[in-house]
Amino acid sequence: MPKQHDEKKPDSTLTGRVLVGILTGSPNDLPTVVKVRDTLSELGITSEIVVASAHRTPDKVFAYIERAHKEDVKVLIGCAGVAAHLAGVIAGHTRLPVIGLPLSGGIMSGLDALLSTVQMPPGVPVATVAVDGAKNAAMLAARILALQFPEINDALDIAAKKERARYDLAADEALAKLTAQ
Ligand code: C2R
Repeated sequence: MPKQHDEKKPDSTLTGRVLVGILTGSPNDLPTVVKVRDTLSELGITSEIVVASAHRTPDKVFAYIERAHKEDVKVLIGCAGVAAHLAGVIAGHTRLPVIGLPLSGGIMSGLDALLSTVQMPPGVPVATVAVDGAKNAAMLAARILALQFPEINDALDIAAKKERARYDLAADEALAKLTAQ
């Protein structure tokens, strides 16, 4: 029987299955891009990083998108600096949700990458996060996946509770310090 992609039943076999493909334009981007993978991994989401450029190696970008379709990857993230066309080119070649992560660097400190990534023509959306917003790129991918995978929804609940506790503690400590002065 052919595989049904629109089954309503949640998939509970996430271990090791790549759900997010992270493409980045240069090996020099990796120190920021690895934070996307690490945040996903903290939520129990397996991803893979591919260095491929819409400018320098378009064939590699297209080959990866084809493989991602075959392997049922669910979300793609395109990360690039300066003339950042990577996420937009990915979005033009897939119907998967595409997140754009503009990277800082160059003479405009990432503003060029932000605008190149976010200003897409109508009909070809790229959900663009802040410059160097690696954590939010991962969290947005997780929220998309949580629509299908209850385990990821649970992981996001736990992460939100931890974040709230961390924030409240930091606020209490800062106020206590102020009062003691
Ligand atoms: P190098 O550091 O390799 O010279 O790259 C990369 O993401 C990097 O931030 C400089 C910058 O060029 C970016 N790049 C793009 C694309 N490919 C590489 N913006 C693309 O396809 O959009």
